[in-house]
Amino acid sequence: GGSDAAGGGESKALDELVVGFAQVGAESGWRTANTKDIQAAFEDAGIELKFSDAQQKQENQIKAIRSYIQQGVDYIAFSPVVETGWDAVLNEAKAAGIPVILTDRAVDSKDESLYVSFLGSDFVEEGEKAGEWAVEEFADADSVKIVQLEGTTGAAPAIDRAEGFANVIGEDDKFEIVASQTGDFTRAGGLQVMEALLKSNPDIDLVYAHNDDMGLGAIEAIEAAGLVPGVDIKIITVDAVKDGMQALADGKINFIVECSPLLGQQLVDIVKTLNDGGTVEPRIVTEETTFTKEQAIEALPDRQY
Ligand code: GYE
Repeated sequence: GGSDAAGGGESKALDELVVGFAQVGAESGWRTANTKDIQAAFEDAGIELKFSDAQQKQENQIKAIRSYIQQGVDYIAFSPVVETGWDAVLNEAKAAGIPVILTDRAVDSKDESLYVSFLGSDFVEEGEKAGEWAVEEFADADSVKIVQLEGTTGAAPAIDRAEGFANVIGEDDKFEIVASQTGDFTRAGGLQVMEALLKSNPDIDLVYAHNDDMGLGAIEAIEAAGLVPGVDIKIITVDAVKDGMQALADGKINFIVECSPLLGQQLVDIVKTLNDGGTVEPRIVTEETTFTKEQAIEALPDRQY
């Protein structure tokens, strides 16, 4: 039965291990890179990975997790679409003795026994880095009108990136978020929201997009409105995927906070450690940097994603 996985059992040969991974979707360049990296890492390790794509819907993800429990996989890893509503299914995994690893996004459950570890970025810190750039960039301005393009409503990176940014710009009331709407982390979403917002807000100084893709959508809308992105309207994004970095190098985005999607190797290491009967840290934070235009030009040739 599943009792091996609950600890105390003998470690399995790697080619006997089965891991079920419930992915968010394929909403962004970040997500595509994350999926590729995780699949490649498990393939290299010789560990079977069952993979499912929830198309950004929590109900699909819950179904996928239930099916992994039913199949009796050894470990379940997933990147929760939203923060809330996981206790029931995570309790089912616990009852089945299947350890759960959160990758990339957090859940807001108070019961930390429901997962072994959360591997991913510090999204609040990412938001703060975005805010710090804005404070410096607009040091001499009297008023700064900001549009915020939020990620998926209820998702950890959307909640935390908004919070971190607000923490920093909130210290000076010349900063005003005139509109804040979700673009669901997609390019189409960023385009649509920005198109509408440009009509009702003619004098936007800064767009803060919670990911590159929405920023790239906003660029299209800004250009269509006859304005110059990066000049007439400054743009900050998060992720630093290739398309974002190219736009930064081209001067259309002004600043990018990095969020690394390369979590595959660390996830494999966690699985191996647990399989060997070891313990892992409950929180593993990804190391990240930020990019200006000059830094993007320099980093682009070696960029992996
Ligand atoms: O920033 C965004 C993606 O959860 C960190 O999800 C991830 C975010 C990433 O769609 O591009």
